[in-house]
Amino acid sequence: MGQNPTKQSKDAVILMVGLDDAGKSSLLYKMKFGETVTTTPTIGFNVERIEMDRNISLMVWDVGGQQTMRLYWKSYCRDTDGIMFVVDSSNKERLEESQEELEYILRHSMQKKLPLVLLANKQDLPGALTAAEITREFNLKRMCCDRDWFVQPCSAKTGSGLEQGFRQMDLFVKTSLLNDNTFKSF
Ligand SMILES: Nc1nc2c(ncn2[C@@H]2O[C@H](COP(=O)(O)OP(=O)(O)OP(=O)(O)O)[C@@H](O)[C@H]2O)c(=O)[nH]1
Ligand SMILES: [Mg+2]
Repeated sequence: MGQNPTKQSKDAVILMVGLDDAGKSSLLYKMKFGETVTTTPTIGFNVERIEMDRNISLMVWDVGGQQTMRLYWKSYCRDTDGIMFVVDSSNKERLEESQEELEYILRHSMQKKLPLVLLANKQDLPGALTAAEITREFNLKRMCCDRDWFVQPCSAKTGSGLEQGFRQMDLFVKTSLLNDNTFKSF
């Protein structure tokens, strides 16, 4: 009603990665269905379309984070418009491992300088690191000096911060598509 039937929304492809147990699948399903879903470790990937507005949807590829699956992350980068990297902010023992994996995936998406939204998940748990602490621990200002980036605190359990994280990615994708002159209809 009131919409141009010939106008179709575009899909931007988003790669969502991060260590196993970071909460990727939980937050994707919370965002998509508004529900807390009991997850099992992802073998392979899940994919869900998140509609942002009538112009654009985010097609989110949630790839398993176990060691053996990380080898495949970079193969998903090829036709991707942005990266969402999920961190368990409450697990300080795995921060270094998480930082190394982020550095690795950003190096392998080097040609495209893909925008990054880091989701600092599990903020509902006591002692969770803040966005500022994760920015410092990951040395993000240096690591991401060549691209758009943003750190969003969130919780897949309560749902807080998820919408903001996806909105930020939506904004980055639209900006980069406009700059590429490939999509002028916003
Ligand atoms: N307290 C709390 N628990 C969470 C949150 N997000 C996820 N979890 C829990 O963390 C565990 C792992 O969640 P998953 O969503 O399966 O993690 P994943 O990143 O998809 O893991 P892989 O598929 O193995 O890569 C589950 O027990 C979730 O219930 C959160 O924000 N807060
Ligand atoms: Mg998963």
